[in-house]
Amino acid sequence: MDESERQFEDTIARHDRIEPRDWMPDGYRRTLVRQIAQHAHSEVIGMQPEGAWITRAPSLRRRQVLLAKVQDEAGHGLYLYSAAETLGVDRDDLEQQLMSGAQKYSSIFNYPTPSYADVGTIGWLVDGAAICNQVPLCRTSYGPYGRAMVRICKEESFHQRQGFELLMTMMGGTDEQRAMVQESVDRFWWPALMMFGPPDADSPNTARSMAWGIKRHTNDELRQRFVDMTVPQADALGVTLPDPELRWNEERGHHDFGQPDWDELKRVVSGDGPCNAERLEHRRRAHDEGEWVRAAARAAGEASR
Ligand code: BYC
Repeated sequence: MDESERQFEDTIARHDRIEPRDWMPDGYRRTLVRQIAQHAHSEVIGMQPEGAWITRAPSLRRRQVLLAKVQDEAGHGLYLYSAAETLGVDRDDLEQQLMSGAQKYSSIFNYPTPSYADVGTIGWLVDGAAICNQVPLCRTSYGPYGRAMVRICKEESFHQRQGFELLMTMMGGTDEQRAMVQESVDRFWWPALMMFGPPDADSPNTARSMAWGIKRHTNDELRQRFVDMTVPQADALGVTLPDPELRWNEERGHHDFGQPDWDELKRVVSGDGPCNAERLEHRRRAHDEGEWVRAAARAAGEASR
């Protein structure tokens, strides 16, 4: 082991931060680029399912809230692309890889949002799962990623609360509104559990990412944390989670719960989910239609040189 490698290992062992100019193994750099890019792409694609409701929100207040939330997601994408760029990759290349399907984004955004209650459910369950997954990433070993996550998590917890508040309001409404919430929760529960990735035994990256301090917990640990956090919230809302195996286990001090359909996760991640084609097609169109903005920014940059 040479000196720079030793320094890297020491920094990881001390749970300290690796910074962009520090030496790092190629695999560490590659893993970070993969994970941060996937995360950034998820934020960008994640604008679509909820964005579809901006023009149909039921009041001016709800429209303002939704617009602000979707703009926040765009901002998260930008912080994360910037963090990825500190690893020597180019944002345009990452965007191309998203649009060509070469890089992944979170499976959850390949599900449709046919009901307005889905806006609340995404805030409550999807942002809730995102928070569980991302709070520990504030302590990830790569400095720029961890610092981006601090800001993102603050905004995500606000998003989660707005989703819960929306659902609470609907649950206090008519029978029809309560049924809309339950139907939406039934559709999103299992896909939300899949956001944490495959079970640990089938996760090729977890062990290495944990050893490098990129991930601080395994997929199954975070999934368990999410279930434990969400069950009392579901009780407070008065909705049922669609899992007959869900029950408190006194001995373990955790909830037992059923397994999602892991074949479905594989299908959705490999491009065969309900909305994969639509999401990528929309992103490509938005990219093409945004060409004039990039051209104007380039021209302004050249003029100021
Ligand atoms: N969806 O070995 P594994 C959000 C892939 S957005 C798609 O366990 P890893 C939000 C995985 O990439 C939420 N792909 O991998 C935004 C790997 O593929 P490759 C996004 C998945 O990386 C707007 C393979 O399967 N959050 O917060 O150790 C509105 C094997 O998996 C998924 C993040 O990205 C999936 N669900 O662990 C609201 C957080 N699961 O690349 C909310 C950061 C697995 O080897 N990312 N794959 O071909 C992570 O924490 C980790 O990357 C994961 C996966 C837990 C997702």
